[in-house]
Amino acid sequence: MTDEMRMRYLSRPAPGAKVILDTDTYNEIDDQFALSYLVKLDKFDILGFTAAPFHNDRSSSPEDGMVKSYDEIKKLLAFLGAEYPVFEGSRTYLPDEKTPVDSPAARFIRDAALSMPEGEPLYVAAIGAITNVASAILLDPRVAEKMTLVWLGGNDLDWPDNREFNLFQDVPAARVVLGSGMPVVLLPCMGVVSSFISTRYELEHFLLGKNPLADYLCRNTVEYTEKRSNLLCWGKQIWDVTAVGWLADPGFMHTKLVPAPIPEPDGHWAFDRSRPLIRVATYIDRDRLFADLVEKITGESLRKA
Ligand SMILES: [Ca+2]
Repeated sequence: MTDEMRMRYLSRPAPGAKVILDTDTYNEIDDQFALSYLVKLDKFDILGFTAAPFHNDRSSSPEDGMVKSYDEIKKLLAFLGAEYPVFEGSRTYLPDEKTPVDSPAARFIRDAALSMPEGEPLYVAAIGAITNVASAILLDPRVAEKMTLVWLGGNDLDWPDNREFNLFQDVPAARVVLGSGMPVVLLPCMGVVSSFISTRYELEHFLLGKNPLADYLCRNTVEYTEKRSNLLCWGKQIWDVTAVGWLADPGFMHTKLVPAPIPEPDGHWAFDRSRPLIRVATYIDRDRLFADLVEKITGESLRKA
């Protein structure tokens, strides 16, 4: 890929650009916001949604997490009154850095990327372990030159460790993706996206009673976080919204171009200045992105008159 084409792929997507969202939707409360935001933006040609594996206290295995995410995508699309193709993803993480996990999701991403016209990227926003995208690359390495990946994964390059949930579930997949030469917009969790926070009182004020989707997003977040915090003043990261936020308007954040960092199995980033450039977020404009999120979900502006 030429430098000029790489910069174009790492720039603002045109309205009507083709987008796929790869999501471990049930793992927490934030994918639900991100999916809803993408649909309600009504700005892109959404080709479909792919379910990603996850394993935490809301699933019994990566496979169970993927299946629960598939069901959660369907539930959200029903709330949204929207119909899109939805694909089951990987039931395991990558066994190594050479072997794809074949799945309907990996094939869908591969086929969508390879069918793009020359010079026009497919945008894949990925907000979970990156197994499905890595598998698409391993199924056909040409995928790396046909898409832009917007991935919420890993921590800030200066954070003391890189044991972030999405990245660390499948380090081989992260190494495949970041080593493939693919243009990537990376949203680091701790230190960057961790500032994208809301609170019980803000969510209830702006979302409750507005529509069934807004009620669900609010109640789901409050219930989830009340169980996990012993403080009345909790703030909750709505992490995954930031990946869709970059697609919506790259001006919602600051970014820098750096050689693709290397995720090491020991839980740290390694660096090699000869690697192709990727775009890494360094700051999120919380207020502007949150205002746009609420406006799209409720139809009500948060701008002062
Ligand atoms: Ca997620």
